Order: sequence, then C-alpha cells, then structure tokens
Amino acid sequence: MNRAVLATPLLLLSLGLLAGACNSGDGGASGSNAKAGQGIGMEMDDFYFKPADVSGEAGEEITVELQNEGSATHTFTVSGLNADQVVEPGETATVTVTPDGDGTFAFFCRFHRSQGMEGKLTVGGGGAGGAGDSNDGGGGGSGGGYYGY
Ligand SMILES: [Cu+2]
Repeated sequence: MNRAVLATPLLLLSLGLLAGACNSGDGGASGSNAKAGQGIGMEMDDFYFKPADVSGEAGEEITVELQNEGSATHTFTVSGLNADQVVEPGETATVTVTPDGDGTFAFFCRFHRSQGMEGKLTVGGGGAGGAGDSNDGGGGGSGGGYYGY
C-alpha cells in the first residue's frame, strides 16, 4: 500500500526530467524532431519563389516545405542560417532553419539569383518597422558586436 503512494511522485519526477532533457537539446543528432515549429509551404518555379516574403519567430524552428514546380533545378539558400537545399524539378524537400534572433534573412536560389529568384524571411516583430522592445535596445542589424553607448 505505502509503496504505491511513494512510487507515484517518483515516477512523475522522472517523467518531468525526461521532458526537460528533450526540450533543451534541439541541435542534436538527426533524430525525428518534434513538430513544434512553424511550417511554411513554398513553391519554387522558373524563376521565383512563392511566397517570396515569409516570416517566423526567433528561437523557433521554421520548417520550409519546398516544391519545385519549375523545369530547372533550384536551391533554397539562406545566408546566415546555413540553409542550402537543392531541389530537382518536380521534387520536394524540407528545410528547417532556426533563427536565433530577430532580423531579415535573404533567401535565394544560387543558380538564378541574378534572374530575381530571391526573397526574404523576416524574423520577429510584426510587419515592417517594428521597434522591438523585448531585446536589448534593438538597433542591431548586421555585424553588430558593440554595445551602444
Ligand atoms: Cu533557381
């Protein structure tokens, strides 16, 4: 009788520990990621992305499901987020990026950027402008490094 009473809190405790461990490591091996992030469906064509202007939240996984409907091979490449996915014509692929801060990331096709095949991923804030007040001061931008005054 008493044993059962004691065992229950222990069980709950260990479950809690397990859940905590899972949450903290998102850079782990190629395991199956929990689908907690945001999904974006994106069409690639000759020579544009649709939509070409997408957004997400900092610190969260953004899963981009690419579908190449063109007749050329295209890539979904994001400078700054280590994404560079080649997609053959008629194929689909999924890319996951996790921006760790607010900002605007340009994405493009490596082969056809000069033909205007590019877009942008806006992270954080709602819409253009958005003076964020949750982070330290804002104003950052690319490069960064120095604290203001
Ligand atoms: Cu292309």
